[in-house]
Amino acid sequence: MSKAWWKSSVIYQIYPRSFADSNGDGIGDLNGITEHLDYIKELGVDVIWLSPIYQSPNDDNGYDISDYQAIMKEFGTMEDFDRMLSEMHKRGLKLVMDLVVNHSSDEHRWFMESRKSKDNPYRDYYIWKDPKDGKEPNNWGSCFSGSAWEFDPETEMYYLHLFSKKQPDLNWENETVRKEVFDMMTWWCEKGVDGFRMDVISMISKDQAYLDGVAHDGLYGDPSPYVCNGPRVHEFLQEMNQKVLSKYDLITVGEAAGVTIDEAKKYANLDGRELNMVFQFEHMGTVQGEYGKWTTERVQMPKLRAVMNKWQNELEGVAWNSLYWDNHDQPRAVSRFGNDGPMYREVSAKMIATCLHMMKGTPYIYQGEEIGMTNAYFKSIDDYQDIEVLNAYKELVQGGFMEEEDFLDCLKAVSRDNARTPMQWDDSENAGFTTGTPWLKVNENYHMINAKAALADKNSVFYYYQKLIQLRKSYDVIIDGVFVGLLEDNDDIYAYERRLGDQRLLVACNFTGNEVPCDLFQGVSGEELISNYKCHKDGVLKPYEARVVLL
Ligand code: TEU
Ligand code: CA
Repeated sequence: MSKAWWKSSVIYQIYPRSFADSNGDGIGDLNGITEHLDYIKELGVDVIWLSPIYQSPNDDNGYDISDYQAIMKEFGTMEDFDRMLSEMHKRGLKLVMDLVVNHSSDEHRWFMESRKSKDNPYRDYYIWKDPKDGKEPNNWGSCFSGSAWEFDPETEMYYLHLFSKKQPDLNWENETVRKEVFDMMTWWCEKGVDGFRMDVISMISKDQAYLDGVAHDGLYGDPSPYVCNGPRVHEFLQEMNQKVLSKYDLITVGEAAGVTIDEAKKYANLDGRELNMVFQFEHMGTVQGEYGKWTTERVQMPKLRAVMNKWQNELEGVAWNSLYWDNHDQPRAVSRFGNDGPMYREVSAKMIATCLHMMKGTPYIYQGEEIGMTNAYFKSIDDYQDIEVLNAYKELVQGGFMEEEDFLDCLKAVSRDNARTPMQWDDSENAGFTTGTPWLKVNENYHMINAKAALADKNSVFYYYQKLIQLRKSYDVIIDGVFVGLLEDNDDIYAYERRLGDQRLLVACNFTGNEVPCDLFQGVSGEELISNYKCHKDGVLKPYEARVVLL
Protein backbone atom coordinates (compact mmCIF):
# COMPACT_ATOMS: atom_id res chain seq x y z
CA MET A 1 0.00 0.00 0.00
CA SER A 2 1.48 3.34 -1.00
CA LYS A 3 2.41 5.45 2.01
CA ALA A 4 0.98 8.74 0.75
CA TRP A 5 1.55 11.10 3.68
CA TRP A 6 -2.12 12.01 3.86
CA LYS A 7 -2.94 8.38 4.67
CA SER A 8 -1.05 8.42 7.96
CA SER A 9 -1.93 12.02 8.86
CA VAL A 10 -4.28 13.24 11.55
CA ILE A 11 -6.00 16.56 10.83
CA TYR A 12 -7.08 19.22 13.35
CA GLN A 13 -9.89 21.54 12.30
CA ILE A 14 -9.87 25.13 13.54
CA TYR A 15 -12.93 27.39 13.34
CA PRO A 16 -10.89 30.62 13.47
CA ARG A 17 -13.72 32.83 14.77
CA SER A 18 -13.90 30.74 17.94
CA PHE A 19 -10.33 29.53 18.46
CA ALA A 20 -8.30 32.33 20.08
CA ASP A 21 -8.68 36.13 20.14
CA SER A 22 -5.32 37.95 20.30
CA ASN A 23 -6.54 41.57 20.21
CA GLY A 24 -9.49 41.66 22.57
CA ASP A 25 -12.25 42.31 20.03
CA GLY A 26 -14.07 39.12 21.05
CA ILE A 27 -13.39 37.43 17.70
CA GLY A 28 -10.76 34.75 17.12
CA ASP A 29 -7.99 35.68 14.69
CA LEU A 30 -4.86 34.43 12.88
CA ASN A 31 -2.42 35.73 15.49
CA GLY A 32 -4.47 33.85 18.10
CA ILE A 33 -3.90 30.67 16.09
CA THR A 34 -0.17 31.37 15.77
CA GLU A 35 0.04 31.85 19.55
CA HIS A 36 -1.43 28.36 20.11
CA LEU A 37 0.48 26.30 17.54
CA ASP A 38 2.59 24.66 20.28
CA TYR A 39 -0.61 23.32 21.88
CA ILE A 40 -1.64 21.80 18.54
CA LYS A 41 1.85 20.41 17.98
CA GLU A 42 1.75 18.85 21.47
CA LEU A 43 -1.42 16.98 20.49
CA GLY A 44 0.64 15.36 17.72
CA VAL A 45 -1.46 16.15 14.65
CA ASP A 46 0.14 16.69 11.23
CA VAL A 47 -2.25 19.00 9.42
CA ILE A 48 -4.43 21.97 10.36
CA TRP A 49 -7.61 22.63 8.35
CA LEU A 50 -8.75 26.25 8.78
CA SER A 51 -12.39 27.12 8.15
CA PRO A 52 -12.51 30.12 5.77
CA ILE A 53 -10.31 33.11 6.61
CA TYR A 54 -10.98 35.12 3.44
CA GLN A 55 -12.68 38.52 3.21
CA SER A 56 -16.37 38.02 3.98
CA PRO A 57 -19.43 39.92 5.27
CA ASN A 58 -19.90 36.88 7.57
CA ASP A 59 -23.50 36.13 6.69
CA ASP A 60 -22.45 32.49 7.11
CA ASN A 61 -19.29 33.13 9.18
CA GLY A 62 -16.86 33.18 6.26
CA TYR A 63 -18.54 30.63 4.01
CA ASP A 64 -19.68 33.65 1.97
CA ILE A 65 -16.50 35.00 0.39
CA SER A 66 -16.22 38.50 -1.09
CA ASP A 67 -12.49 38.29 -1.97
CA TYR A 68 -10.74 34.90 -2.27
CA GLN A 69 -7.28 36.46 -2.11
CA ALA A 70 -7.63 38.75 0.89
CA ILE A 71 -7.82 37.97 4.62
CA MET A 72 -11.03 38.75 6.53
CA LYS A 73 -10.32 42.01 8.34
CA GLU A 74 -11.53 40.62 11.69
CA PHE A 75 -8.97 37.82 11.38
CA GLY A 76 -5.94 40.01 10.56
CA THR A 77 -3.74 40.78 7.58
CA MET A 78 -1.98 38.84 4.83
CA GLU A 79 1.23 39.43 6.79
CA ASP A 80 -0.41 37.72 9.78
CA PHE A 81 -1.29 34.85 7.44
CA ASP A 82 2.25 34.58 6.08
CA ARG A 83 3.66 34.54 9.62
CA MET A 84 1.11 31.91 10.75
CA LEU A 85 1.93 29.67 7.77
CA SER A 86 5.67 29.93 8.33
CA GLU A 87 5.24 29.17 12.07
CA MET A 88 3.13 26.12 11.13
CA HIS A 89 5.74 24.88 8.66
CA LYS A 90 8.53 25.46 11.22
CA ARG A 91 6.68 23.00 13.47
CA GLY A 92 6.17 20.47 10.70
CA LEU A 93 2.48 21.30 10.55
CA LYS A 94 0.76 21.48 7.15
CA LEU A 95 -2.06 23.91 6.34
CA VAL A 96 -5.30 23.00 4.54
CA MET A 97 -7.42 25.94 3.40
CA ASP A 98 -11.22 25.82 3.11
CA LEU A 99 -12.13 26.23 -0.57
CA VAL A 100 -15.67 27.61 -0.89
CA VAL A 101 -16.35 27.76 -4.61
CA ASN A 102 -19.86 26.35 -5.01
CA HIS A 103 -20.92 29.92 -4.24
CA SER A 104 -19.44 33.29 -3.39
CA SER A 105 -20.75 36.18 -1.30
CA ASP A 106 -23.22 38.52 -2.99
CA GLU A 107 -20.69 41.22 -2.06
CA HIS A 108 -18.02 39.66 -4.29
CA ARG A 109 -17.19 42.03 -7.18
CA TRP A 110 -18.12 39.25 -9.62
CA PHE A 111 -21.70 39.22 -8.32
CA MET A 112 -21.89 43.00 -7.97
CA GLU A 113 -21.11 43.13 -11.70
CA SER A 114 -23.25 40.14 -12.65
CA ARG A 115 -26.43 41.61 -11.24
CA LYS A 116 -25.98 44.97 -13.00
CA SER A 117 -27.36 43.90 -16.37
CA LYS A 118 -28.21 40.89 -18.50
CA ASP A 119 -25.33 41.58 -20.86
CA ASN A 120 -22.71 42.28 -18.19
CA PRO A 121 -19.51 40.28 -18.86
CA TYR A 122 -19.92 38.66 -15.43
CA ARG A 123 -23.62 37.77 -15.90
CA ASP A 124 -22.91 34.10 -16.53
CA TYR A 125 -20.62 33.75 -13.51
CA TYR A 126 -23.86 32.99 -11.62
CA ILE A 127 -27.12 31.12 -12.28
CA TRP A 128 -29.89 33.46 -13.40
CA LYS A 129 -33.34 32.27 -14.50
CA ASP A 130 -36.48 34.07 -15.73
CA PRO A 131 -39.58 33.89 -13.54
CA LYS A 132 -41.91 30.98 -14.34
CA ASP A 133 -45.59 32.00 -14.27
CA GLY A 134 -44.45 35.09 -12.39
CA LYS A 135 -42.77 33.03 -9.66
CA GLU A 136 -39.53 31.20 -8.80
CA PRO A 137 -38.14 29.11 -11.69
CA ASN A 138 -38.77 25.89 -9.67
CA ASN A 139 -39.74 24.76 -6.16
CA TRP A 140 -36.23 24.20 -4.74
CA GLY A 141 -35.65 25.02 -1.07
CA SER A 142 -32.46 26.49 0.33
CA CYS A 143 -30.41 24.55 2.92
CA PHE A 144 -30.99 27.61 5.06
CA SER A 145 -34.80 27.61 4.74
CA GLY A 146 -36.99 29.45 2.28
CA SER A 147 -36.70 29.30 -1.49
CA ALA A 148 -33.35 28.66 -3.20
CA TRP A 149 -34.20 31.52 -5.60
CA GLU A 150 -33.97 35.26 -4.95
CA PHE A 151 -35.65 37.77 -7.24
CA ASP A 152 -33.42 40.63 -8.35
CA PRO A 153 -35.54 43.66 -9.45
CA GLU A 154 -32.66 45.25 -11.39
CA THR A 155 -32.97 42.71 -14.21
CA GLU A 156 -36.26 41.08 -13.06
CA MET A 157 -34.68 37.63 -12.90
CA TYR A 158 -34.01 35.12 -10.10
CA TYR A 159 -30.57 33.91 -9.03
CA LEU A 160 -29.91 30.52 -7.42
CA HIS A 161 -28.59 30.22 -3.84
CA LEU A 162 -28.61 26.75 -2.33
CA PHE A 163 -27.56 28.37 0.94
CA SER A 164 -28.28 31.89 2.13
CA LYS A 165 -29.49 34.59 -0.27
CA LYS A 166 -26.12 36.24 0.29
CA GLN A 167 -24.41 33.11 -1.11
CA PRO A 168 -25.24 33.05 -4.85
CA ASP A 169 -24.20 29.81 -6.56
CA LEU A 170 -21.36 30.13 -9.05
CA ASN A 171 -22.00 28.80 -12.55
CA TRP A 172 -19.45 26.03 -13.07
CA GLU A 173 -20.81 25.41 -16.57
CA ASN A 174 -18.95 28.65 -17.43
CA GLU A 175 -15.33 27.77 -18.18
CA THR A 176 -14.26 31.30 -17.24
CA VAL A 177 -15.52 30.67 -13.70
CA ARG A 178 -13.54 27.44 -13.59
CA LYS A 179 -10.43 29.28 -14.78
CA GLU A 180 -10.91 32.00 -12.13
CA VAL A 181 -11.16 29.30 -9.44
CA PHE A 182 -8.15 27.33 -10.68
CA ASP A 183 -6.04 30.52 -10.91
CA MET A 184 -7.00 31.46 -7.35
CA MET A 185 -6.14 27.96 -6.08
CA THR A 186 -2.77 28.13 -7.84
CA TRP A 187 -2.13 31.49 -6.17
CA TRP A 188 -2.63 29.93 -2.71
CA CYS A 189 -0.52 26.88 -3.63
CA GLU A 190 2.28 29.20 -4.71
CA LYS A 191 2.02 30.82 -1.26
CA GLY A 192 2.79 27.41 0.21
CA VAL A 193 -0.53 26.03 1.44
CA ASP A 194 -0.62 22.24 1.61
CA GLY A 195 -4.16 21.40 0.59
CA PHE A 196 -7.84 22.19 0.37
CA ARG A 197 -11.04 21.12 2.07
CA MET A 198 -13.65 21.73 -0.61
CA ASP A 199 -16.95 23.11 0.63
CA VAL A 200 -20.06 21.35 -0.80
CA ILE A 201 -17.96 20.33 -3.80
CA SER A 202 -20.51 17.65 -4.70
CA MET A 203 -22.95 20.45 -5.64
CA ILE A 204 -20.94 22.37 -8.24
CA SER A 205 -22.55 20.63 -11.23
CA LYS A 206 -26.31 21.19 -11.50
CA ASP A 207 -28.67 19.20 -13.74
CA GLN A 208 -29.38 21.84 -16.36
CA ALA A 209 -33.09 20.97 -16.61
CA TYR A 210 -33.78 22.55 -13.19
CA LEU A 211 -36.71 20.21 -12.50
CA ASP A 212 -38.90 20.55 -9.42
CA GLY A 213 -37.90 18.46 -6.41
CA VAL A 214 -40.08 16.45 -4.00
CA ALA A 215 -41.39 18.61 -1.13
CA HIS A 216 -40.78 16.11 1.73
CA ASP A 217 -41.59 18.76 4.34
CA GLY A 218 -44.52 20.13 2.37
CA LEU A 219 -42.71 23.46 2.10
CA TYR A 220 -40.06 23.40 -0.65
CA GLY A 221 -38.75 20.89 -3.18
CA ASP A 222 -35.57 18.95 -2.36
CA PRO A 223 -32.92 19.96 -4.92
CA SER A 224 -30.39 17.28 -3.93
CA PRO A 225 -31.20 14.79 -6.75
CA TYR A 226 -30.44 17.63 -9.19
CA VAL A 227 -27.46 19.29 -7.49
CA CYS A 228 -25.59 16.53 -5.60
CA ASN A 229 -23.14 14.47 -7.67
CA GLY A 230 -24.37 16.24 -10.81
CA PRO A 231 -23.70 15.28 -14.44
CA ARG A 232 -20.34 17.05 -14.81
CA VAL A 233 -18.97 17.04 -11.24
CA HIS A 234 -16.25 14.47 -11.95
CA GLU A 235 -15.31 16.20 -15.21
CA PHE A 236 -14.87 19.48 -13.31
CA LEU A 237 -12.81 17.86 -10.54
CA GLN A 238 -10.60 16.01 -13.02
CA GLU A 239 -10.01 19.34 -14.75
CA MET A 240 -9.16 20.90 -11.37
CA ASN A 241 -6.79 18.02 -10.69
CA GLN A 242 -5.06 18.34 -14.04
CA LYS A 243 -4.76 22.14 -13.90
CA VAL A 244 -3.91 22.62 -10.22
CA LEU A 245 -3.90 19.73 -7.76
CA SER A 246 -1.53 17.44 -9.68
CA LYS A 247 1.09 20.18 -9.80
CA TYR A 248 1.61 20.27 -5.98
CA ASP A 249 2.02 17.81 -3.10
CA LEU A 250 -1.38 18.48 -1.55
CA ILE A 251 -3.98 16.83 0.63
CA THR A 252 -7.50 17.31 -0.71
CA VAL A 253 -10.83 16.43 0.91
CA GLY A 254 -14.20 17.09 -0.66
CA GLU A 255 -17.16 17.88 1.55
CA ALA A 256 -19.67 15.83 -0.36
CA ALA A 257 -23.21 16.20 0.93
CA GLY A 258 -25.31 13.43 -0.64
CA VAL A 259 -22.30 11.34 -1.67
CA THR A 260 -22.92 7.61 -2.08
CA ILE A 261 -20.37 4.80 -1.95
CA ASP A 262 -20.32 4.57 -5.75
CA GLU A 263 -19.78 8.30 -6.13
CA ALA A 264 -17.08 8.27 -3.42
CA LYS A 265 -15.22 5.66 -5.45
CA LYS A 266 -14.91 8.33 -8.13
CA TYR A 267 -14.25 11.42 -5.97
CA ALA A 268 -11.69 9.68 -3.71
CA ASN A 269 -10.34 7.01 -6.03
CA LEU A 270 -6.85 5.80 -5.17
CA ASP A 271 -5.91 6.46 -8.80
CA GLY A 272 -5.57 10.11 -7.75
CA ARG A 273 -7.52 11.62 -10.65
CA GLU A 274 -9.79 13.71 -8.43
CA LEU A 275 -9.42 14.10 -4.64
CA ASN A 276 -7.70 12.17 -1.83
CA MET A 277 -10.89 11.64 0.19
CA VAL A 278 -14.40 12.92 0.86
CA PHE A 279 -16.49 13.75 3.92
CA GLN A 280 -19.61 11.63 3.63
CA PHE A 281 -22.69 12.62 5.65
CA GLU A 282 -24.58 9.35 5.98
CA HIS A 283 -23.44 8.71 9.57
CA MET A 284 -24.43 12.28 10.46
CA GLY A 285 -27.96 11.87 9.19
CA THR A 286 -29.08 8.56 10.70
CA VAL A 287 -31.90 10.35 12.51
CA GLN A 288 -34.16 12.79 10.65
CA GLY A 289 -37.22 14.59 11.97
CA GLU A 290 -40.35 15.80 10.12
CA TYR A 291 -38.39 18.95 9.24
CA GLY A 292 -35.01 17.38 8.45
CA LYS A 293 -32.22 17.71 11.00
CA TRP A 294 -34.44 19.36 13.63
CA THR A 295 -35.05 16.46 16.00
CA THR A 296 -34.03 15.49 19.53
CA GLU A 297 -34.04 11.80 18.64
CA ARG A 298 -30.71 10.28 19.70
CA VAL A 299 -28.52 8.32 17.29
CA GLN A 300 -28.59 4.57 18.04
CA MET A 301 -25.19 2.94 17.80
CA PRO A 302 -26.35 0.00 15.60
CA LYS A 303 -27.48 2.43 12.89
CA LEU A 304 -24.23 4.39 13.21
CA ARG A 305 -22.21 1.17 13.04
CA ALA A 306 -24.08 -0.06 9.95
CA VAL A 307 -23.17 3.12 8.09
CA MET A 308 -19.55 3.27 9.26
CA ASN A 309 -18.91 -0.43 8.59
CA LYS A 310 -20.41 -0.12 5.10
CA TRP A 311 -18.02 2.72 4.27
CA GLN A 312 -15.07 0.84 5.78
CA ASN A 313 -15.86 -2.31 3.78
CA GLU A 314 -16.92 -0.85 0.46
CA LEU A 315 -14.13 1.66 -0.10
CA GLU A 316 -11.46 -0.94 0.80
CA GLY A 317 -8.74 -1.01 -1.80
CA VAL A 318 -10.60 1.42 -4.12
CA ALA A 319 -10.89 4.78 -2.35
CA TRP A 320 -9.88 6.46 0.92
CA ASN A 321 -12.14 7.32 3.86
CA SER A 322 -12.11 10.41 6.01
CA LEU A 323 -13.06 9.75 9.65
CA TYR A 324 -14.92 12.31 11.74
CA TRP A 325 -17.53 12.54 14.50
CA ASP A 326 -17.94 16.32 14.45
CA ASN A 327 -16.99 19.64 12.92
CA HIS A 328 -18.26 23.25 12.88
CA ASP A 329 -21.59 22.10 11.39
CA GLN A 330 -22.34 19.30 13.84
CA PRO A 331 -23.13 19.07 17.54
CA ARG A 332 -20.31 18.10 19.90
CA ALA A 333 -19.36 14.42 19.54
CA VAL A 334 -19.40 13.53 23.24
CA SER A 335 -22.91 15.01 23.60
CA ARG A 336 -24.21 13.25 20.48
CA PHE A 337 -22.52 9.84 20.60
CA GLY A 338 -21.21 9.63 24.19
CA ASN A 339 -22.46 10.89 27.55
CA ASP A 340 -21.61 14.49 28.48
CA GLY A 341 -22.71 14.19 32.12
CA PRO A 342 -20.00 14.67 34.81
CA MET A 343 -19.81 10.92 35.57
CA TYR A 344 -19.07 9.61 32.07
CA ARG A 345 -18.01 12.58 29.93
CA GLU A 346 -14.29 11.83 29.87
CA VAL A 347 -14.52 8.04 29.67
CA SER A 348 -17.14 8.18 26.91
CA ALA A 349 -15.20 10.86 24.98
CA LYS A 350 -12.20 8.49 25.04
CA MET A 351 -14.39 5.58 23.93
CA ILE A 352 -15.84 7.31 20.87
CA ALA A 353 -12.36 8.57 19.98
CA THR A 354 -11.03 5.01 20.13
CA CYS A 355 -13.86 3.71 17.97
CA LEU A 356 -13.10 6.27 15.24
CA HIS A 357 -9.31 6.47 15.37
CA MET A 358 -8.69 2.73 15.04
CA MET A 359 -10.64 2.66 11.76
CA LYS A 360 -9.18 2.87 8.26
CA GLY A 361 -8.94 6.39 6.86
CA THR A 362 -7.70 9.86 7.80
CA PRO A 363 -9.07 11.03 11.17
CA TYR A 364 -10.20 14.62 11.78
CA ILE A 365 -10.28 16.22 15.23
CA TYR A 366 -12.46 19.30 15.65
CA GLN A 367 -11.17 22.03 17.97
CA GLY A 368 -12.20 21.22 21.57
CA GLU A 369 -13.06 17.59 20.79
CA GLU A 370 -9.63 16.66 22.21
CA ILE A 371 -10.63 18.02 25.63
CA GLY A 372 -14.20 16.68 25.55
CA MET A 373 -16.00 19.97 25.03
CA THR A 374 -19.80 19.55 25.10
CA ASN A 375 -22.91 21.08 23.55
CA ALA A 376 -23.77 24.53 24.86
CA TYR A 377 -27.44 23.92 25.75
CA PHE A 378 -28.34 27.59 25.22
CA LYS A 379 -31.72 28.42 26.73
CA SER A 380 -32.93 31.22 24.46
CA ILE A 381 -33.07 31.75 20.68
CA ASP A 382 -31.30 35.07 21.39
CA ASP A 383 -28.16 33.12 22.35
CA TYR A 384 -27.90 31.65 18.83
CA GLN A 385 -26.04 33.31 15.95
CA ASP A 386 -26.03 30.73 13.16
CA ILE A 387 -27.94 31.74 10.03
CA GLU A 388 -29.12 28.14 9.62
CA VAL A 389 -30.70 28.31 13.09
CA LEU A 390 -32.19 31.79 12.76
CA ASN A 391 -33.70 31.12 9.33
CA ALA A 392 -35.17 27.80 10.50
CA TYR A 393 -36.60 29.52 13.59
CA LYS A 394 -38.34 32.05 11.36
CA GLU A 395 -39.67 29.40 9.01
CA LEU A 396 -40.67 26.72 11.50
CA VAL A 397 -41.50 28.50 14.77
CA GLN A 398 -42.69 31.89 13.55
CA GLY A 399 -44.29 30.06 10.59
CA GLY A 400 -46.31 28.01 13.08
CA PHE A 401 -44.99 24.55 12.19
CA MET A 402 -43.14 23.89 15.47
CA GLU A 403 -43.57 24.98 19.08
CA GLU A 404 -40.73 27.25 20.26
CA GLU A 405 -39.93 24.91 23.20
CA ASP A 406 -39.64 21.91 20.88
CA PHE A 407 -37.45 23.81 18.45
CA LEU A 408 -35.18 25.02 21.29
CA ASP A 409 -34.83 21.41 22.44
CA CYS A 410 -33.75 20.48 18.90
CA LEU A 411 -31.21 23.34 18.92
CA LYS A 412 -29.71 22.06 22.19
CA ALA A 413 -29.24 18.68 20.49
CA VAL A 414 -28.11 19.49 16.94
CA SER A 415 -27.50 23.20 16.30
CA ARG A 416 -24.20 24.25 14.71
CA ASP A 417 -23.67 26.87 17.45
CA ASN A 418 -22.94 23.96 19.81
CA ALA A 419 -19.62 23.52 18.02
CA ARG A 420 -18.91 27.22 17.62
CA THR A 421 -18.73 28.35 21.25
CA PRO A 422 -15.26 29.70 22.02
CA MET A 423 -12.41 27.26 22.60
CA GLN A 424 -11.97 26.73 26.34
CA TRP A 425 -8.29 27.46 27.14
CA ASP A 426 -8.39 27.88 30.92
CA ASP A 427 -10.67 28.80 33.85
CA SER A 428 -10.07 32.55 33.63
CA GLU A 429 -12.87 34.82 32.40
CA ASN A 430 -14.26 33.81 29.00
CA ALA A 431 -12.17 30.63 29.26
CA GLY A 432 -9.09 32.56 28.21
CA PHE A 433 -10.54 32.92 24.70
CA THR A 434 -10.75 36.70 24.80
CA THR A 435 -10.18 39.67 27.09
CA GLY A 436 -13.18 41.30 25.38
CA THR A 437 -16.80 40.23 24.93
CA PRO A 438 -16.94 36.94 23.04
CA TRP A 439 -18.90 37.07 19.76
CA LEU A 440 -20.79 33.93 20.92
CA LYS A 441 -21.37 32.93 24.55
CA VAL A 442 -18.72 30.73 26.16
CA ASN A 443 -20.03 27.35 27.36
CA GLU A 444 -20.73 27.67 31.10
CA ASN A 445 -18.74 24.50 31.88
CA TYR A 446 -15.39 26.05 30.95
CA HIS A 447 -14.26 26.18 34.60
CA MET A 448 -14.11 22.39 34.55
CA ILE A 449 -13.48 21.70 30.86
CA ASN A 450 -10.46 23.59 29.49
CA ALA A 451 -7.08 22.94 27.85
CA LYS A 452 -5.04 24.07 30.87
CA ALA A 453 -6.76 21.53 33.14
CA ALA A 454 -6.40 18.85 30.46
CA LEU A 455 -2.66 19.45 30.06
CA ALA A 456 -2.21 19.18 33.86
CA ASP A 457 -4.03 15.83 34.06
CA LYS A 458 -2.17 12.81 32.67
CA ASN A 459 -5.49 10.94 32.43
CA SER A 460 -7.22 13.67 30.45
CA VAL A 461 -9.00 13.22 27.14
CA PHE A 462 -6.20 15.31 25.59
CA TYR A 463 -3.45 12.81 26.41
CA TYR A 464 -5.70 9.96 25.30
CA TYR A 465 -6.06 11.59 21.86
CA GLN A 466 -2.30 12.19 21.88
CA LYS A 467 -1.76 8.46 22.41
CA LEU A 468 -4.29 7.46 19.72
CA ILE A 469 -2.38 9.67 17.27
CA GLN A 470 0.95 8.16 18.33
CA LEU A 471 -0.45 4.65 17.81
CA ARG A 472 -1.44 5.56 14.26
CA LYS A 473 2.16 6.53 13.61
CA SER A 474 3.53 3.34 15.15
CA TYR A 475 1.39 0.54 13.76
CA ASP A 476 0.93 -0.08 10.01
CA VAL A 477 -2.07 -2.26 10.81
CA ILE A 478 -3.95 0.92 11.81
CA ILE A 479 -3.16 2.61 8.49
CA ASP A 480 -3.34 -0.32 6.10
CA GLY A 481 -5.15 -3.16 7.89
CA VAL A 482 -8.37 -4.45 6.34
CA PHE A 483 -11.48 -3.69 8.43
CA VAL A 484 -13.54 -6.65 9.66
CA GLY A 485 -16.77 -5.93 11.56
CA LEU A 486 -17.51 -8.07 14.66
CA LEU A 487 -20.64 -8.53 16.84
CA GLU A 488 -22.65 -6.69 14.18
CA ASP A 489 -25.96 -7.55 15.83
CA ASN A 490 -24.93 -6.48 19.33
CA ASP A 491 -26.88 -3.43 20.47
CA ASP A 492 -24.29 -2.25 23.01
CA ILE A 493 -20.81 -3.07 21.72
CA TYR A 494 -19.16 -1.68 18.61
CA ALA A 495 -16.37 -4.15 17.82
CA TYR A 496 -14.12 -4.76 14.85
CA GLU A 497 -10.74 -6.07 13.82
CA ARG A 498 -8.08 -4.65 11.57
CA ARG A 499 -5.97 -7.27 9.76
CA LEU A 500 -2.63 -6.85 8.04
CA GLY A 501 -0.69 -9.99 7.22
CA ASP A 502 -0.67 -12.04 10.41
CA GLN A 503 -1.36 -8.96 12.56
CA ARG A 504 -4.82 -8.65 14.06
CA LEU A 505 -5.93 -5.55 15.98
CA LEU A 506 -9.01 -6.18 18.12
CA VAL A 507 -11.15 -3.13 19.01
CA ALA A 508 -14.23 -3.15 21.26
CA CYS A 509 -16.24 -0.16 22.51
CA ASN A 510 -19.19 -0.24 24.90
CA PHE A 511 -21.47 2.59 23.76
CA THR A 512 -23.67 2.28 26.88
CA GLY A 513 -23.50 3.37 30.50
CA ASN A 514 -24.03 -0.23 31.63
CA GLU A 515 -21.69 -3.12 32.25
CA VAL A 516 -22.26 -5.51 29.31
CA PRO A 517 -21.15 -9.10 28.70
CA CYS A 518 -18.24 -9.39 26.26
CA ASP A 519 -16.08 -12.48 25.73
CA LEU A 520 -13.99 -11.06 22.86
CA PHE A 521 -10.91 -10.79 25.07
CA GLN A 522 -11.36 -14.11 26.85
CA GLY A 523 -8.44 -16.44 26.20
CA VAL A 524 -6.74 -14.13 23.73
CA SER A 525 -3.17 -13.11 24.24
CA GLY A 526 -1.72 -9.95 22.92
CA GLU A 527 -0.50 -6.45 23.74
CA GLU A 528 -3.08 -3.95 24.94
CA LEU A 529 -2.29 -0.77 22.98
CA ILE A 530 -4.82 1.52 24.69
CA SER A 531 -7.89 1.53 26.95
CA ASN A 532 -9.87 4.13 28.87
CA TYR A 533 -9.86 1.92 31.99
CA LYS A 534 -6.77 0.95 33.97
CA CYS A 535 -8.15 -2.48 34.89
CA HIS A 536 -10.69 -4.76 33.29
CA LYS A 537 -13.29 -7.27 34.44
CA ASP A 538 -13.29 -10.72 32.81
CA GLY A 539 -16.14 -11.33 30.45
CA VAL A 540 -17.56 -7.80 30.56
CA LEU A 541 -17.01 -4.30 29.28
CA LYS A 542 -17.51 -1.57 31.88
CA PRO A 543 -19.65 1.51 31.13
CA TYR A 544 -18.25 3.18 27.97
CA GLU A 545 -15.17 0.94 28.15
CA ALA A 546 -12.92 0.82 25.08
CA ARG A 547 -10.10 -1.71 24.59
CA VAL A 548 -7.60 -2.14 21.78
CA VAL A 549 -5.46 -5.31 21.76
CA LEU A 550 -2.85 -6.31 19.18
CA LEU A 551 -3.24 -10.09 19.02
O1 TEU B 1 -21.79 22.80 4.73
C1 TEU B 1 -22.60 22.20 3.71
C2 TEU B 1 -23.65 21.44 4.33
O2 TEU B 1 -24.10 20.47 3.80
C3 TEU B 1 -24.08 21.95 5.64
O3 TEU B 1 -24.94 23.05 5.35
C4 TEU B 1 -24.80 20.92 6.38
O4 TEU B 1 -25.66 20.22 5.51
C5 TEU B 1 -25.63 21.58 7.41
O5 TEU B 1 -24.84 22.59 7.98
C6 TEU B 1 -26.02 20.55 8.43
O6 TEU B 1 -26.88 21.20 9.33
C7 TEU B 1 -20.80 23.65 4.20
C8 TEU B 1 -20.09 24.31 5.38
O7 TEU B 1 -19.44 23.30 6.16
C9 TEU B 1 -21.12 25.06 6.17
O8 TEU B 1 -20.54 25.63 7.35
C10 TEU B 1 -21.68 26.16 5.29
O9 TEU B 1 -22.72 26.82 6.00
C11 TEU B 1 -22.25 25.58 3.99
O10 TEU B 1 -21.39 24.64 3.37
C12 TEU B 1 -22.41 26.70 2.97
O11 TEU B 1 -21.13 27.14 2.60
CA1 CA C 1 -9.59 39.21 17.53
